[in-house]
Amino acid sequence: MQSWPGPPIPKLPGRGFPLWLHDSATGQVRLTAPGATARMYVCGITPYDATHLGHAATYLAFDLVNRVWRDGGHDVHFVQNVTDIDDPLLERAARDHDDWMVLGMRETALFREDMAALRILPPRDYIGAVESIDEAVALIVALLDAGVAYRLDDGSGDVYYDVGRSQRFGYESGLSTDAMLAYFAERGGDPDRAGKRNRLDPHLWRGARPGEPAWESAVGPGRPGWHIECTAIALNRLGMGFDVQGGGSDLLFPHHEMSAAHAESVTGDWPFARHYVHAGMIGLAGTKMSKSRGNLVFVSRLRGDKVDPMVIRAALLAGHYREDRPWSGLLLDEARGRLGRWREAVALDAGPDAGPLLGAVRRQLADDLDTVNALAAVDHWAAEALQRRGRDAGAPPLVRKTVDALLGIAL
Ligand code: 5CA
Ligand code: ZN
Repeated sequence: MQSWPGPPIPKLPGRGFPLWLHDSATGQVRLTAPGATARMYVCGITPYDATHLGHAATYLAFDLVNRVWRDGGHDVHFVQNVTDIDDPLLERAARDHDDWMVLGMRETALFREDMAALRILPPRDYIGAVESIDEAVALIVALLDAGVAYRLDDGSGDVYYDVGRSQRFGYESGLSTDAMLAYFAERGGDPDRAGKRNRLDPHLWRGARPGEPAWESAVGPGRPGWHIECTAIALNRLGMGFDVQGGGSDLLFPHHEMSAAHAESVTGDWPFARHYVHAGMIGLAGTKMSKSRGNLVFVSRLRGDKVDPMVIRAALLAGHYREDRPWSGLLLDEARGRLGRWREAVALDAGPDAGPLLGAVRRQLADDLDTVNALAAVDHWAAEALQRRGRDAGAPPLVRKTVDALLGIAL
């Protein structure tokens, strides 16, 4: 799939710090230790509706990971998928008498525009589920051959993954079986499907059903399950042991647990990813912002209302990425005021030495993306500059570059 155009990243003096990130599998903030090329997979959208502020907040968090690694001297191989075939897409298309493929293409195009407007660095590989069906099928065949997957014998053509044959099932989320079952039922699983070996077994392949799109394959006609798609796309581009598997906290279980288990069963290697990183949920009116609940604020809607995308970006970065947090229009007002002060300060002829600020922003972001304190450090510099403290003519341009390269905010 076509990605989106990325903004240039200004070069900063010196080098950033190694990045520490919270890892859901261990519950600890741990050092990331990428090689020359850092490898990151971030789960993409299911394009049946426009990008809302919850999606944007999650993609912004991983954009900071990308920027901090680059500032630390790494190249970054960033991969993202588009779930352009799945039940919610088919259901929405049926409801609206739309074509599922046209709906997916339209919403993906809008997503690209939103990402470019928010200055989110594009993935090197932006891959649709439909275009990677062959990759998923190859993994399903390997899982069947290894005896870790099985076909239901009810004539449906459905193939399931046997969680009981997985070596370390549950290590990533660390949840109890009851909690797993609850999330599984809530997030696309079918615990009560007759004929499964284990209630938590997720489907790998859904045999063709009348009225549903299906593809011919070595495992029969049908379409792949959600988890195996992400496994295939990540594994074939990044290999095992890549640095960060990312998404919102609603993907912790079953999606990321299953994707990792599939990959580990196919390769016999471990782990799928070295860090499993999850962003908190953005809420509105007391509940998680979600397409199924319909309590949404769309990025494109705000853009249509002429809200500066940099204000949206600053508003979302004003909270810590791991916190579940509510959205409100007040956040936009505060961000507007903040960016106004920053813009005024960097337009001055001189200001206080910006070297310490660059160090502070680097240090805060390297500490599990502490944007709250990183933004406060810029506030402090701007306040001093606006009081005409400091005579360093190089400071305003350096602050502009710092805020651009590390926070992705163009002033
Ligand atoms: N296509 C799958 C991933 S393979 C999917 O979850 N798509 S999605 O469109 O539902 O969500 C896209 C990304 O936004 C996921 O990482 C999801 O965890 C995140 N997300 C969804 N809702 C919110 C929210 N309210 N707050 C923060 N992140 C969210
Ligand atoms: Zn995914």
